[in-house]
Amino acid sequence: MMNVPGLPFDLSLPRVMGVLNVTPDSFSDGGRFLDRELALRHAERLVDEGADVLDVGGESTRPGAKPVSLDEESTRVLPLIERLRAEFDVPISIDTSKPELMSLAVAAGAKLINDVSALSAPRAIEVLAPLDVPICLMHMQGEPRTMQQAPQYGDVVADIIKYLGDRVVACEAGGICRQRLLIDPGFGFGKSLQHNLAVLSRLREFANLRLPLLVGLSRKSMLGRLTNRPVEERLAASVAAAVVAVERGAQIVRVHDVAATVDALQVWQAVTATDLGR
Ligand code: 9MG
Repeated sequence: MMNVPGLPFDLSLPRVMGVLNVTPDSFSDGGRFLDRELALRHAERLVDEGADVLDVGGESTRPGAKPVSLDEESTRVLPLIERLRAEFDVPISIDTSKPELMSLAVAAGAKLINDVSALSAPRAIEVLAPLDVPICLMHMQGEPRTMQQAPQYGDVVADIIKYLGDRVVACEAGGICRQRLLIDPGFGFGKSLQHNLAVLSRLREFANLRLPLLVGLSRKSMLGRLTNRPVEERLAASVAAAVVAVERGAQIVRVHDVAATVDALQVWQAVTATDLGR
């Protein structure tokens, strides 16, 4: 069983990370939560539905998204993190690739860093080393603006595992101990449908890195491609994908639809416990 120091839950049960985007162009909520009060009410709903952690993001990472400035991103997320910390007991994760904002978010109360660029920004490791928080290192090929244009791999799973292993080594060399790290293959980040399916079907291979595995499949375009449904009709596909991922070793699933995911994982958990008892 793997636990992450600083997170108040053990990972022997699957955990649910609720998505709280505060961006005007977020791919799946259309920017409805840019208003802080709306975001707080949505957070309340995610917590009531059983979220174990809330992932707050102020810069869209959807394919084609343009970068936002540090000022703009900070204005969107920092006051919200302070309010969330005051109002709720669940840990707050900050979804950002900017080292300055990581540091400010931790000061405001964030307990986890979720970086889709795996601390590859200049000085990211240096800034994070002295901060006492866990970090999720996600794989992405390219950058959000162009990443879906022509993703190329040799063996997609082996390439991602190699990349994540190298990032873990870089973190350790920079003073971040591996107990603070989680990994994520980054579904949809510079990957074709076939790449994403290969990663999901071979997800068990990521256990070789011996680190907690977080995945995000919720409402993603790969599910739209498979079901031929628009983003607002991908609930069933998202829940199915979360269960498949947990069955294949994911410990944390990053989702928009917390209640439905929690229900599905309770069924999965009951069956798994019964299996183990036989
Ligand atoms: C911010 N964000 C969007 N998708 C994501 C995913 O799949 N994993 C992680 N860690 N973050 C994500």
